[in-house]
Amino acid sequence: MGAIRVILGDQLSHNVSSLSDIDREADTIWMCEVAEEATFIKHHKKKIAFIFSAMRHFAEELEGKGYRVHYSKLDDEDNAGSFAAEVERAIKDVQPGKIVVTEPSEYRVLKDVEAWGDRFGVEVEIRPDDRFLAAHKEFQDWAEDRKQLRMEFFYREMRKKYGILMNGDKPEGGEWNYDDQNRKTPKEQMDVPDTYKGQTDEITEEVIELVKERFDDHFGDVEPFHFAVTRDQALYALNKFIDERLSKFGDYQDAMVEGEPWMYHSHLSFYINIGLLGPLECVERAEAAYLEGSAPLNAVEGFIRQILGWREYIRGVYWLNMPEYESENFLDAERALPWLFWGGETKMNCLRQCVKETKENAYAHHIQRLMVLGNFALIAGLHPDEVNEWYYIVYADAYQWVELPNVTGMILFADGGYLASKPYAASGAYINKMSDYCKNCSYAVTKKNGDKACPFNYLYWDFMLRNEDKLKGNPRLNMSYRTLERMGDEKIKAIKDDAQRFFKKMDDGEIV
Ligand code: FAD
Ligand code: DLZ
Ligand code: SF4
Repeated sequence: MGAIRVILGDQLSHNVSSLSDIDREADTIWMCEVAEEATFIKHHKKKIAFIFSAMRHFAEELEGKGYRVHYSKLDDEDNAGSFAAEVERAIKDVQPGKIVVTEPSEYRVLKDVEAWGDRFGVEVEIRPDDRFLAAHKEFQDWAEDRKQLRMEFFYREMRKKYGILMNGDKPEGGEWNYDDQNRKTPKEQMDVPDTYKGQTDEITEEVIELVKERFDDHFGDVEPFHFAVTRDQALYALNKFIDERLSKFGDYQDAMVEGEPWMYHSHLSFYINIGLLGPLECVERAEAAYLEGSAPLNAVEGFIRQILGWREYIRGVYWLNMPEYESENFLDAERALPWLFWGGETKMNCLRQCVKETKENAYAHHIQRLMVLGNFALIAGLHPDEVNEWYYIVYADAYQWVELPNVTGMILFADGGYLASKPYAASGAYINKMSDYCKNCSYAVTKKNGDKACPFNYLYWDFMLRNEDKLKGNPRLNMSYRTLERMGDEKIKAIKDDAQRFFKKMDDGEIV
C-alpha cells in the first residue's frame, strides 16, 4: 500500500521533507484548494489567487516529473471543503498505508493534522519543516531561562551556525550589525527600479476568475496580478532584487515615498513563505553579491539579518508561545479597528497611502507596516484581536506564524516586552523624517495640539499617559516620561482633550 503525501499551500518546494523518499509508483501526492482555508478569515483576493495559482503550477510540475498527483480544485464537484474532509476522502479513495505530511507552519493546522490519526484510523507521519533554518529544539534551547528574548543575540548564533558574513569567529567588517548606517531619509527624486512584474498565464487567469466569482466580498484588488507563481519566476524575482535593488536596500530600508510602494525592498516574503524560494539561498545570494563587490556591507548585512535573524526569531517566538500568544493583551487595548483600515476615507495621508497600497498590492513594506499602520494601532489602543485579523487578511505573505508575533509582539507590545524591548510608538515627526507623506496631508505635522494638529503627535503622548503604570519603568522610555514630567498641567489637558475628541469622532464613524 502506498502513502498519501499531503502538500499544503505553503509547502511548494520540490525538496520539502514530505516528498524526500517518495515512491513514484506506489504513492499519491494530495493537494487541495479548500473553502475553509480560504474563508476562515477573508483573505485579500490577491493572496488567494497567488496561492491557488502557485499550487496549480506546482502540481503541474510534479506531474511533469512523473509523480501521481491528486489535485482538488475549489470548484470541483466532489471537493470536500476542508483539509480534514479532503484527507478523509483521500483515504477512502486510495486506501493508503500511511499519510506523510510536513509539519504545517501554523498551530491551528498542526492541531488539525495531529488529530487525523485517531479520527481516521490511519498512521500519520508529521515531518519537520527543514526549510526553516532553526529547528524548534534549537530555538527552545537558546530561549531557555531567558526572561526576555532579543533577536540580535539569536541572529549572531545563526550567523555563526551558517558561517554567513563571518571571518573565522569574527563578523565581517568587525560589527555584527550595521543598522546605524541604514536610516537615510528619502530623496526628492528617487529612481526606484520596478519590482518583478510577471505576465499571467492561463492557469492564473482561471484562478483570477474563480476569485472574482467566489470571493468578491473579500478585501483587495485581484488585478493587476504580477506575482511570481513558479519557482523559476521566483528565482527571476530574486535575481532582479540582487542585481537592481540590494545595493540600496540598507540606505533606504526605513524610507517611505508616496507612489513608491516597493522601494528597495526585496518583495520576496511571498515566495519564501510558500516554499518557492529557500531562505538560505536568498541569504547566500546576497552574501555572494557582497563578496563580488556589487553590494555594500550595510545593505547585505541588513538584508541577511531580516531573513537569518528576524524571520527565524519570529517563528521561534511563535512556536514557543502558542496557543497563549493568541490572547495576549498586556496594555488592555480595547478599541475597535476603524473603517479607515479597510479603505474608508481618512484625512491622515500616511494611513491613506499605506492602506491604498495594501489594497492594491497585498503588500506594504516593513516600515509602513511598523511605523505607520502599526504605530497608529498601538497609540490608538486598538484591540489585538482586530489588529491581528487585519494583518492576517491583507498581506499576501501573511501566515499566523509570522503575522502574530509581528503584531502582538512587535507593534502592539501586547506581550509586555517579551519580543521587543520597547513599544514602537512615535509621533508625526518620525513619519515626517522618513517619508514625504506629510506634505500632502490635511493635518500639520508641526502642530502639536488642536484641530489641525497631526493626530500622531497628541496620540503619542496620550498613549504614554494612558499606559504610564505599565510602561514607566522601561529604561528605553525614560526620556519620554521625563519630558512628560516637565509638561505643565495645561499641556497635558490639551493632549487628553485632543485625544478624546479624536477618538470620539473615530469611534462614531466620522472621518478623521
Ligand atoms: P524585505 O524588507 O526585503 O526583507 C527581506 C525578508 O526578510 C522578507 O522577505 C522576510 O522574509 C524577512 N523579514 C523581514 N522582516 C521580518 C519580520 N519582522 N518577520 C519575519 N520576517 C521578516 N512578514 C511576513 O512574511 N508575513 C507577515 O504576515 C508579516 N506581517 C507583519 C506584520 C507587521 C505588523 C510587521 C511590522 C511586519 C510583518 N512582517 C511580515 C515582516 C515584514 O514586514 C515583511 O516580511 C516584509 O515587509 C516583506 O517584504 P519584503 O519581502 O520586501 O521584505
Ligand atoms: C492561505 C491558504 C489558502 C487561502 N488556501 C489554501 C488551500 O485552499 N489549500 C491549501 O493547501 N493551503 C491554502 N492556504 C495555505 C494554508 O493556509 C497553509 O498551508 C497552512 O495554513 C499552513 O499551516
Ligand atoms: Fe501622517 Fe501626521 Fe504626517 Fe499627516 S501630518 S501624514 S497624519 S504623520
